[in-house]
Amino acid sequence: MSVFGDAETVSLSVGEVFDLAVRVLTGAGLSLDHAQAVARALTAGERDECASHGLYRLPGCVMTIKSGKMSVDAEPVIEDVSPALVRADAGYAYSLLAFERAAPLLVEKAKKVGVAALVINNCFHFSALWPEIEHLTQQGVAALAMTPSHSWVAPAGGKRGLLGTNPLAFGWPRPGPNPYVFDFATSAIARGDMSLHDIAGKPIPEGWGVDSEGQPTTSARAALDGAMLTFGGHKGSALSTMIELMAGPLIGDLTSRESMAFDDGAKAAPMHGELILAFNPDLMGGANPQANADRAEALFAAFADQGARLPSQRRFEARECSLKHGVRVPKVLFDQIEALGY
Ligand code: NDP
Ligand code: PYC
Repeated sequence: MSVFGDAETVSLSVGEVFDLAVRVLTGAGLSLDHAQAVARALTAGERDECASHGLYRLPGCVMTIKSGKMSVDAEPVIEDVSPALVRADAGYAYSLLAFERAAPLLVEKAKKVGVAALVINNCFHFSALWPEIEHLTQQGVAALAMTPSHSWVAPAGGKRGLLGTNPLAFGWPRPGPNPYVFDFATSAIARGDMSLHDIAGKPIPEGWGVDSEGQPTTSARAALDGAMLTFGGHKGSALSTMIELMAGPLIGDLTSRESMAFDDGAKAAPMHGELILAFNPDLMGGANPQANADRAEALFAAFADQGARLPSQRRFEARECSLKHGVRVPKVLFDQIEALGY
């Protein structure tokens, strides 16, 4: 159930969501190639009922485009660094086109070498990671992606923002259309979802954030103004720190703290790097890849045996429904988008 409850909605087909996003993004000045890549991600989020990374992001994208910080048309520069490493320099544009352009070489390398990495540098990043992970699993590789954001999250034991909301996503290819995929922020909740709670006036559970005095709070607004917390206490904090390091200094790019300093109050999307790893199960698994794949399927089946669901199952069901019946966008959001005037 959406945080908007039964607020008034506008019905759109999935194609209309895409067209709306492209119109607004190009109207705001983004090149068509970038606009279409961004619109694909926003449309996927809206279609799969991932409200925090769907059309809700569009006004923020416009703010980023207008911030004067980003390139609206940089062509990603793809470098074949080594047998197992691809680098894509996004040139201070959005990350998504760089991913789309570099992904084929990443897959080719993973298939040949067994493990390969794609490093994306100098990118503005606002999107969910699962569309990238799903794309890779569709090519038959397992994949792991991570990225910092802005320093909104306190480390375990601390009370001021230092870490990002730092998402981690993983995918495993399966027979049939739907892979195994999880994708979550290492904060207790994505900042986008925290903001949606604020907009809807909904309280947040204890453990999601502290106010600007470092005191526990159930007010989304107070936590947005104070600091968010990691999931799982010290464990989420360490995982988040790993993401800072692996998708920051390891790949020669910014940490969330540095991204926030780069932003300097512009309120643009975070600007930093992203690390994506791809693994070829056929090469890594030894003599009998089919037996390995079957054992993975037996593991997934055992979830259902005890009534548990797999991550992304809700998303895949929402997708099926949206493709048939379209999506319902909160009218207040639709009006906000139209009021942008593009
Ligand atoms: P959620 O907590 O909503 O969901 C995280 C994952 O857990 C999803 O794969 C979800 O699958 C799965 N899941 C949820 N409930 C269950 C359950 N009961 N059983 C099994 N699996 C379950 O996500 P977050 O708020 O942490 O993150 C939302 C999005 O925000 C992510 O897509 C992330 O990439 C994005 N994000 C992006 C950032 C960036 O810098 N670019 C920063 C932070 C977050 P399902 O969807 O099917 O429910
Ligand atoms: O929801 O935490 C978030 C987020 C940060 C950057 C993009 N999404």
